[in-house]
Amino acid sequence: MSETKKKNISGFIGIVGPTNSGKSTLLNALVGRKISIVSSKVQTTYRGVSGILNSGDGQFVFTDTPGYQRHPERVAQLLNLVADQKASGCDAVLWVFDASSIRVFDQILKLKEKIKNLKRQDLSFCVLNKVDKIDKLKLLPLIQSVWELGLFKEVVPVSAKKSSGVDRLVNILNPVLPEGEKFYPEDSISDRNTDFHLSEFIREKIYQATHQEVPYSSWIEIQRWATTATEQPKSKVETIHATIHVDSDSRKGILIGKKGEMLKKIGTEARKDIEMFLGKHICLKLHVDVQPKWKEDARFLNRYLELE
Ligand SMILES: Nc1nc2c(ncn2[C@@H]2O[C@H](COP(=O)(O)OP(=O)(O)OP(=O)(O)O)[C@@H](O)[C@H]2O)c(=O)[nH]1
Ligand SMILES: [Mg+2]
Repeated sequence: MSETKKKNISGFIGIVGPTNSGKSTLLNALVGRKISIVSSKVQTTYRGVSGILNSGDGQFVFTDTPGYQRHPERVAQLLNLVADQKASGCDAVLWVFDASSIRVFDQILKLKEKIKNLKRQDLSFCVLNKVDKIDKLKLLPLIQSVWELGLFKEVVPVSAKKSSGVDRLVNILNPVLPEGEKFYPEDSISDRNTDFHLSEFIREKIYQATHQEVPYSSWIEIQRWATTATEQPKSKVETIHATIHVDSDSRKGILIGKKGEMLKKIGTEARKDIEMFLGKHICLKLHVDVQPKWKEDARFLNRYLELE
């Protein structure tokens, strides 16, 4: 049955699912900009971010969330809570799963109760992502089995990385979203300020360049934007100072690297993204600071994850 297309919709759509399923990649594909950071490691998104798509139909606010995970660590529990809180306030939910994982059906079954409780079935959509990595012959039976669970209004195969199938999501969301005034000005692309995005770009490069516990042991603070006149009298380029806080001296050593090479690599890569985002050249100065046990500091974590 075809539903009538609405004209002035204004709605929030939560993007939820297991960690590493491609939620942030999907958000970026939906809005056509790099809003949320991506890495091949689990537990990349911490604080979540909304990307805003203005289209002829209205305004779609897509809210990326941390991936659901079963892990005893305190931070993992808090990230699950962040995802619950962010998604429950949305009008509809896109459940994103990695269709190329052999465990995909089990992952859906394990989240069955949460899927049922988070949003009504007619407001819950299943996005089977990473279909570029799977044999088409396996895809149809998977879609059928997921559909038969009766948990979702639709089951949609996509490749977020290749932006394939993504437009269809916008069309199928339209009929279930409310009509109303836009929440954000037409030229907004995200709900976050510039410093948030800058700190996230730096975090992403740490995720991409370092291994084991190092990415998970750092948080970034944008210290200040320096006026060019005092810092670089001859240059018109603005200087941005950012501090990477890590939880131990040994991790500080890894982040700086031999002769500062690791920090230089992170800085160079982050600067490229920041320049693309700001549309201008900048100079990025990274500093590394040790803040022991920040991941065990309940008050700090609640503030950082915006849970209070
Ligand atoms: N082949 C392929 N890879 C994808 C696709 N979508 C995402 N990926 C990759 O999957 C990995 C995880 O992507 P993210 O977008 O960071 O996943 P996430 O669900 O946001 O992860 P968390 O924030 O940790 O929960 C990255 O290496 C992406 O490049 C896709 O459609 N196809
Ligand atoms: Mg993510």
